[in-house]
Amino acid sequence: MCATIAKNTLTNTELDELCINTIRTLSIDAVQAAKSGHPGTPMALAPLVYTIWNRVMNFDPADPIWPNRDRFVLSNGHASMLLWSALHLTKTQAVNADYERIGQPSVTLEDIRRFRQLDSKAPGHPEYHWVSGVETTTGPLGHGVATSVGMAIAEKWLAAHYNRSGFDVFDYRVYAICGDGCLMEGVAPEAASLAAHLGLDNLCWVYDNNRITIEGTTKIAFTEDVEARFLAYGWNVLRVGNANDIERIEHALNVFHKEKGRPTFIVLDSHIGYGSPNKQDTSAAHGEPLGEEEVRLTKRAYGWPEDAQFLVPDGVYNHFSMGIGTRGAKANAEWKSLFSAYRAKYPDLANEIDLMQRRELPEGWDRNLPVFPADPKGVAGRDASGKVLNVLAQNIPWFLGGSADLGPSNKTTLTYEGAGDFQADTPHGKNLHFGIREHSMGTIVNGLALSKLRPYGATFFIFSDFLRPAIRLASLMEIPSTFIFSHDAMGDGEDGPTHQPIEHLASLRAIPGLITLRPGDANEVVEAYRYVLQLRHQPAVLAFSRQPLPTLDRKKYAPASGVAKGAYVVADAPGNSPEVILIASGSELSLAIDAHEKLLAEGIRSRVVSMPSWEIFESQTQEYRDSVLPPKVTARVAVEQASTFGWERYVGTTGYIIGMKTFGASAPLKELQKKFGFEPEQVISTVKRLLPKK
Ligand SMILES: Cc1ncc(C[n+]2csc(CCOP(=O)(O)OP(=O)(O)O)c2C)c(N)n1
Ligand SMILES: [Mg+2]
Repeated sequence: MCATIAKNTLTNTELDELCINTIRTLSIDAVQAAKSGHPGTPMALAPLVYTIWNRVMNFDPADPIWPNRDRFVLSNGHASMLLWSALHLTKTQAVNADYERIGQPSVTLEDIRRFRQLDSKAPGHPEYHWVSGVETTTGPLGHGVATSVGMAIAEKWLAAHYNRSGFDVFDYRVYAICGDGCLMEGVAPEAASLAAHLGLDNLCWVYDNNRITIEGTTKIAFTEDVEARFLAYGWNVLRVGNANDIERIEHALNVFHKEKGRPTFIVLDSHIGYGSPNKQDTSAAHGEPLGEEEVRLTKRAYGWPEDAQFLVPDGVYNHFSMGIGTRGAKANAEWKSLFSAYRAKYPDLANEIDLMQRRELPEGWDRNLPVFPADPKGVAGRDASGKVLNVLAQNIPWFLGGSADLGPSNKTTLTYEGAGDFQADTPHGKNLHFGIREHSMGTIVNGLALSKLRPYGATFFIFSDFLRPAIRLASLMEIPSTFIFSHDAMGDGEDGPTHQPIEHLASLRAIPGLITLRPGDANEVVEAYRYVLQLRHQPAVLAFSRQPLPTLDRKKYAPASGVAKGAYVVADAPGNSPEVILIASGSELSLAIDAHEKLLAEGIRSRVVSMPSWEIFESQTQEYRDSVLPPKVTARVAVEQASTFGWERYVGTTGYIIGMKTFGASAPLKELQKKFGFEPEQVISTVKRLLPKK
C-alpha cells in the first residue's frame, strides 16, 4: 500500500501526492464505472490542476460566484473529471439560477460515481449553469480558451471602470487549460492573436503538450512549432518539461503573475495516461476506460490500494481545505470588506456592480429610446439599430460590444462622446474591435456575458455561420449574449449570393432557447432591443436590413410594442374577420402591408401579421396565438426573403410560402425582388389562388 496512505502523519509533499493521486484515481474509477469517458488526460494533468487550485487560484469554494474570483477554464472539456474532482475535493458549494447558495455541494462523490449518467452533476463535459463552479461550457475544442479571452477582457474593462485609488475591486486572473485539439482549431489562434494585441497579462493558457490526439500521434497532422507561433503572436511563452513537477508548475504560474503587458502561454510536457503501464502515451488512454486489469496495474503504480474505488483517503479533503479553502475564504473576506468600504465611498458604483451580478438593469435603462415618425421612405434596420445602441450604451454602463471589422457598415459603433475604444492602453473603452475574427468574436462575447457584462458582437448576417458554434453554446449556457447581424437578406443585392443569407434564419431558429428577431421597421427595431435587454438567461440574434424600410404609421397600424409577443396583428380586415392571413418579417412587412391595402381595395379581407420572432410567439398562450392566427383561417401566405424551410408550421398544408428555394444572385435589389417574387403583385396573385373563387 502507498506509504502516504498507510501513514498517520504525512508531510506536505506526501499530502500533495495523495491529493494528486486522488484526482487521478477518481477519474479512472468514474470512467470505468461509466464504461465511457476520458481517463488519460486527467491522469496526466492532475498535478497541474492540483497546483492551480490548491496553491495558486483565488477561488472560495464556499462562494463560487464571488465577483473577483480567479477563473478556471477547462478547454479540453473531455477531461471533465479533472473539474469534477476539483469541485468535489474542494467542497465547492452549489448556487441556483438566482445566484443564491443552496447549502449543497456542487459535486458529490455520488455524482462522480454516476459520472456521465442522467441528472448527475458530473456530466460528460463541463456544463455552465448545470454545475456550480463551471465557468463556461466546454467540449467543442478551442472554445474554452477562446472564451477565456472574453473573461480576461471583462476583467480589464471592469478594473478600468470600477477600480478607484486604494480600491482594486477587480483584479482577478483567468487560467485556461487546453490540449492539442484546442490549438489546432481555428478559433483559438484567432483569440490568441487578439489577446496578445490587447496585452491581456491577466490571462494564462497552459498547453497540455502530450503529442497525442484520437487518431494517434500528433506527427500525423500537427507538427508546427507551437511555441514559435505564440511568440509571434506576442505571448510570454514558458515551458515546464515535466507535468509531474508541481514546484516548476507553481514557479511558471508565479512568472505569469509578474508578467506585464502580455498573456502567458505555458507549454507543459505531459504523458497521457500517466502511470498506466500499458496505455501511457497512447491514444488508447484518451477516450476509453482503462479496463479492469489496467486499472489495477495503474493503481499499483501509484501505490494505491488496488481494489479501492472512489477512494478519498483521510487527509485529502483537509489538505484542500487548508490550501484553496483557507486562501479563498481569506481572499473573499478581504474583498468583501474592501467592497463594503467601496460601497460606503462609491455607493452608485457598488450598486452597478450588484445589479450586474444579478443580471439586472439600472433604473432608466430604456429612457430616451427613439420613436421613429411614420415615413414611407423610412430608415434602414441597421441605422435604427445604431441609434438604439448608442442610447442603451449610455443608459447601461456595462453594455458594450463591437464588430468584426464591419462597425461602419452594420452601424454598431458607439459614437457618443466618451464611448471610447477598448485597447490595451484604453481598457475603459466600450467599442471592441474584434478584427475579422467572427468565431472568436462569438466566444469572446460569451466570455464577457459569463463575466456578467451585457455584450454584443456584430457582423453581416451571412457570416453568422462563422460564429454559429458560439451562438449555440450561448444558448446551451443560458447566457444573454446578443448577436447583431445586418444585411439580413438580399438588401446588398450587387454583392451577390456569397453575401445573401438564405438558410441562416432557419438554422438559427433551430437552436433551442435562442431568440431570433427580424424587425420590420425602425420602431420594431426599438422594441426588439427592449425585449432582448430584458433577457437574463437567453441569448438573442437580431437581424437588421441594410436598406431603408418604410416606417409604418402606427396611428393607422398596431403599435410596434406587439414585438414583445413575437407576432401581432399589425393590420386587419374590417370587423377583424379575415379570410386570408399574410405573415411577414423584416423587409417583407411593408411589402405585405402594401399587398394588404390593395387586397382590401378589391374587397378581399386580409390580415397582416408581423412576425419578427417565432420563438417569442411560441412562448405566448395558445389563446393569444389563436387570436393572431385563428385556426379557422387556413388561407395563409408567409413572405420572408429567406429559406422557406419551416414556415409550413404557420401556413399549414393549405397555405403558401413566398421565400427562397435557391441561392440569390448578383443584381440591384429591385431586380432581385422581381426575380424572386418579393413584390405586392406576387403576394396578391398568390392570395387569389388560395381563396375559393367567389
Ligand atoms: C470542435 C471539436 N472537434 C472534435 C472533437 C472531438 N474530440 C474530442 S477530444 C479530441 C482529441 C483531442 O486531442 P487533444 O486536445 O490533444 O486531447 P488529449 O487527448 O491529448 O487530451 C477530439 C477530436 C471535439 N470535442 N471538438
Ligand atoms: Mg493531446
